[in-house]
Amino acid sequence: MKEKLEALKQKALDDLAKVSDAASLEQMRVAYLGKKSELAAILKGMAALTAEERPIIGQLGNSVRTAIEEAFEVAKKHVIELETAKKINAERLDVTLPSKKTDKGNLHPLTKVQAELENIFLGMGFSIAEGPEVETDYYNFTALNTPEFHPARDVQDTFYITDKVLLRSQTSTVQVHVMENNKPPIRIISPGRVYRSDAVDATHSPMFHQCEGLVIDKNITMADLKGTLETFAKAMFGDKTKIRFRPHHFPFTEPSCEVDVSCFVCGGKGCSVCKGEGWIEILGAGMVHPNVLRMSGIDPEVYSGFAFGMGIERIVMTKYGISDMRLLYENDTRFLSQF
Ligand code: 2NM
Repeated sequence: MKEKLEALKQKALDDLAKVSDAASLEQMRVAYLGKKSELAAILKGMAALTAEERPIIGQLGNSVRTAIEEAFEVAKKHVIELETAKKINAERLDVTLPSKKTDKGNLHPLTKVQAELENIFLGMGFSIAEGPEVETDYYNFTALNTPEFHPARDVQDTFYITDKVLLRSQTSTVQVHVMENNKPPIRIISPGRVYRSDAVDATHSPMFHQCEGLVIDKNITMADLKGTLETFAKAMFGDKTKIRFRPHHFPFTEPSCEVDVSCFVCGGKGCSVCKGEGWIEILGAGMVHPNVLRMSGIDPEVYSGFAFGMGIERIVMTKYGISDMRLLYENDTRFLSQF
C-alpha cells in the first residue's frame, strides 16, 4: 500500500507539472482528488489494515493528498497564466493597421461666404437680425414704399400664399421689424433666404440668399455708406479693391445706387471674369427713403440712414468663378468638396 501511494503521488505530480489547459486540469482534479479517485479507493482499503499499519498509512495518505493538492494549486496558477496569455494573444490589436476612412465634410460655399459676410460686418459693429420667411404684404412692400398697385407687386414677381401673405422677396422685411421695435442708433445686417417667382437658369433661382444692411442714426450720410461698403469690399475681395457708384432707382431709398467692385482678377484692365468691363456689380444701396423711416416710427427730420442689399449667390459665384448658379443647389459632392 505504501508503494502504491508513493507511485500515485509521483504520477500525479508528474502529470500536474505537465498540464497546460483548464480542461485537462479539471480532469486531473477529478482523477486524483475526486471521490472516485485512486487515492480515495486506497484510503478506503485501510479498513483491512492492522492496528499498527493504519496510522502509518493514514499519515502517508494524508501527506500524499496534501502534496497533490499543493501541486494542483501550482498547476492551476500556471494554467490561468497560460490561458490569459493565450486570450491576450488572440485579441491583440494591430494599432499600426490603417483606420477606416471617413469622409470629411466641409461647409457649403454659400454658408461659408455668409459667415464671412457676417464676420466682416460684425467687425464694423453691426448686429445680425433675422425674421420670418413668410410675411405679410405690408412688411414686404407697403412699409418699403411700394404701395398697392406698384408694378413690383405683380404676381409674376413673388410667391403669394393668400392676397396678403407671401414668401418674402427681400430681407428688408426684417429691417422694417427692427425699425418698428428699436430706437436709433440701428446698425444691422439681415442675411437669409428670399423667394422670387423666377424660372431656374444659370443666374436665377426661385429661392436664393440675400444680405441686406441698415444703419440709422443722426447725421448719417452717403459718405458713411461709401466708407462702409469700401471697407466691406476690401475685406471680401482683397485690399486693392476699388468701388464705384452708379445712379439707380429703388422705391425704398432716395438717392439710390448700384455698386461695382474693381475686378479682383484683372484689377480693372478687363478680362473674362468681368467680361472686359474691369468692374463687377455686387450690390444695390441708397439713403433710406423718408417715407420708409416715417412708416416705421422714425422721424426723418431727426434721423437719416443708409441701406444696402446683395445676393449671396452672386458674391459666391464672383469670388469662386462659378458660372452656373444651379451648381450651388445640386448637392453634387464633386463640386462641393472643392470649397
Ligand atoms: C437693396 C438696395 C437698396 C434696403 C432698404 C432697406 C430698408 F429697410 F431700410 F428700407 N433695407 N434694404 C435696400 C436698399 C436694399 O437691395 C438691393
